[in-house]
Amino acid sequence: MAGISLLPLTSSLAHDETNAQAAEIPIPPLGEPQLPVIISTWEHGMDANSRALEVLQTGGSALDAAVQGVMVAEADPQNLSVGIGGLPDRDGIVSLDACVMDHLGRAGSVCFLQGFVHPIAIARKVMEETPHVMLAGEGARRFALEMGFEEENLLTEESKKAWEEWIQAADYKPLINIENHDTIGLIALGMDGNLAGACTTSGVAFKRHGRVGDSPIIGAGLFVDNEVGAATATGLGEAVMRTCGSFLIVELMRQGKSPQAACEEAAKRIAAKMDISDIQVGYLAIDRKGNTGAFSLQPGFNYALSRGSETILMDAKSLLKP
Ligand code: SD4
Repeated sequence: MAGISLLPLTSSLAHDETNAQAAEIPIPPLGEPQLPVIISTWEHGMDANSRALEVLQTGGSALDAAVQGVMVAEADPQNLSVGIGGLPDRDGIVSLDACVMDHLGRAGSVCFLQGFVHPIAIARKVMEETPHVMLAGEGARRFALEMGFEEENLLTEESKKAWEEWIQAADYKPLINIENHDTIGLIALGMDGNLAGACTTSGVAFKRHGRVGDSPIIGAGLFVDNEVGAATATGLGEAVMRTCGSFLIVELMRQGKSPQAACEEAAKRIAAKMDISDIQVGYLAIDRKGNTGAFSLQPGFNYALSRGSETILMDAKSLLKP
């Protein structure tokens, strides 16, 4: 067990005086073992966490778990913000952003990628097979083909229809918790005490062609530091990027804040810089002991939390009240 405390979660929260609210988060029954801990965005995180748990239970690493967990959402055509079935940009083209980060601080990312169901697997290849962190657009496509990934049409009948309806008015006004919904960010603390994460999306629906959000940006949509913790984001990427959200959360944890206090502070940082009345951002975090945090700007952000072998769906607290 590399550098990890297996103290019951309640005892580490009891000693955390930086954030009274953290103690209020309903924690699932504390059966043994406390590890692994997996936390992921939105309700579809339930299936992703289940897959990630299986991977960890069968000896996979936190990175394997994060990648294979989010691949469940990427392959789900019902999910309107990830992989196949993701809503297209305003030109009717589905473009994908994804990144991974592991316990060694290695990172891989693809952005503005078109035509592959599993951008997260390609991001992992960027990390493992190239000296680079990020590949974009046509270069990312050529790399994916070289790595043996196959191109597919990601625009489903439903997403095409949604786009055809949208272009009637072509009114670009992302709807809170609807069109910004469903990016999956998943961070995991494995049995060996190592952290890793993955984040994947088709981005904000009907975005301008070429727009890239926070999800493939290391430090914005995802950040992992094995000595401190990990964080991931969902929601309006511009707000997350302008405040380096996930990096900020990890740095706040490094300074002693609990994951919950860190997520809250990062949300307040957005509110201090911009009008949040019609935008949503949700943050999730884990520290290296397995404490978790979740917070959003608007009500309505839920997430999947797994601890040991149990997984539950939770509602995050939010800055604005219903
Ligand atoms: C983006 N953060 O591209 C993504 C969108 C998102 O749930 O999170 N959707 O800005």
